[in-house]
Parts: sequence; structure tokens; C-alpha cells
Amino acid sequence: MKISITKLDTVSSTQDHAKHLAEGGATEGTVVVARVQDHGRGRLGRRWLSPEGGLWFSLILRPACPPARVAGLTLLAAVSVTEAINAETGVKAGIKWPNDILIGDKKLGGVLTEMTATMNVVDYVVMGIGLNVNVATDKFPHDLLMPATSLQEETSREANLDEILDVCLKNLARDYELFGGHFNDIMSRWKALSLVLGRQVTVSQPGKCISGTAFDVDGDGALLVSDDQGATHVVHAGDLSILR
Ligand code: BT5
Repeated sequence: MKISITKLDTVSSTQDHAKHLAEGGATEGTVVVARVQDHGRGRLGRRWLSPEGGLWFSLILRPACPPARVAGLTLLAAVSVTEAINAETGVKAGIKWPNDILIGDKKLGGVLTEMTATMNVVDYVVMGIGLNVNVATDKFPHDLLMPATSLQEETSREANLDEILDVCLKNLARDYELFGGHFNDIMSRWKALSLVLGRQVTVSQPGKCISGTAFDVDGDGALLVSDDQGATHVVHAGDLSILR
């Protein structure tokens, strides 16, 4: 995949900008990065705070896979980016299924995977990555789903945004090559970074809540949770809280 980067100043959301480019035929590997997003978004239309100093980017992919497999790309991106940050800055970030990048119990970043598909064919995927790099999270509102942190706060130094973007994209491009045939490799690296396996969790879904022990992820990236009655739940989406 050849990476080609478009750098923008303030946008509503890099996701929207990238979608527009994808609709116009932009090739896989097209990246949109913005200094500031004034309507950055998370999953389910939630707000994503995107002030100056953070790394906010979207990558266009055109995977030759059925739509059901695209959820695996969220896990892939979380692995690629978490490994990049850990290697580049020396922090020990981990992954909270499905899309949160945490340091300890604070959120450093997140992944948002959006897809356009017709029938059983993926047209394009826009993979959005948000990372609090040189961001003061004490300025964030207090009603976040979980406390936030930034690389600057964790390491007490400013990181170079271009360098972080570069290592993230190199890892993403390398790992995307494994997506078709060697997804097991991604999954074992995901497991090594996972903050949820072996933990008591609750996953909230619209109108439903599943509690139990998270014990594995399957080949599609779904979380396997065993409840108190010993039943296994295959969880494809939801908001996860770690209880203990
Ligand atoms: C995510 O959603 O974690 C996905 C975030 C993806 C953001 C990137 S930035 C580039 C691209 N363009 C976009 O517009 N989006 C993508 P979710 O799991 O739904 O988490 C959202 C929740 O995280 C919010 O409801 C807040 O509680 C919290 N939050 C918002 N901004 C945050 C921030 N900068 N750092 C930490 N937590 C934040």
C-alpha cells in the first residue's frame, strides 16, 4: 500500500474529508491528517475532542473482504498504533477491546472504523485514529466516559507529531499486508497488549448488558465472554467496562 498524506489545518472531521476523497475514487493508502477537528467524532456519533497538539488522522482502505470481517481492522489498527507509540516513546500503552488505547486506566486514544459496502462487497473503509499527543487533558470536560491522558503528560516531554504519524503509518501499512492471510499473527500481538483478557467485564449494548469473564477474541475480532452460568457470549460490538 502506497501512503499519500494530505495535511489540513482545521476540518470538521478527517473522517468526513477522507470519505469525500474515497467517494471521488481516492486510492487505498490515502491519509488525511488535521491540526484541529471542530467536529471530531467517536463511535455512535459521540464527540471526540481534537484540539491542537493531538494526532487526528484517517486512512482510506479498500480491503477485498466481506463486510463482516472489517471489525478485525479495528483490532489491527489498535495493535499497529499501540506498538508504534510504545516503541517510539517508551510508554506502556495497552488496548481495551475494541478500540480504546489506554495507559493504565486512562484513555490515550481511540480507533473509529467506518465502512461503505454494497451487498457483500466492501467499497471502502475509513480508519480514523485519534491520539492525545501534546495535549493538556486537564482542559477536557469532566464528563468523559473515562479519564483521559496524553503522551506529553505521561512522558513529561513533547513528542514530534510527524514522527509519531510516520511510525503509526509504517506499522499500519505493514500489518495491513497481514490482514488477508496472517490475521493470527495480529491476534496474538493484540492478546499481548490486551487489558481485558482474563478480567471481569461488562459490555453494554443498546438494550442489553453482558457481564462475565472476557477470555478470548475470535478470528473476526469478536470478544468471547463467559458468564456466571458458564454460557459463552460472542460480543461483536459494545462499550466495555473492566470491573476487576
Ligand atoms: C473513539 O470513540 O474512541 C474513537 C475516536 C476516533 C477519533 C479519530 S480522530 C481522527 C478521526 N476523525 C474523527 O472525527 N474521528 C477519528 P469512542 O470509543 O466512542 O469514545 C468516545 C468517547 O471518548 C467520548 O464520548 C468521550 O467520553 C471520550 N473522549 C472524547 N475525546 C477524547 C479525547 N481526545 N481523549 C480521550 N477521551 C476522549
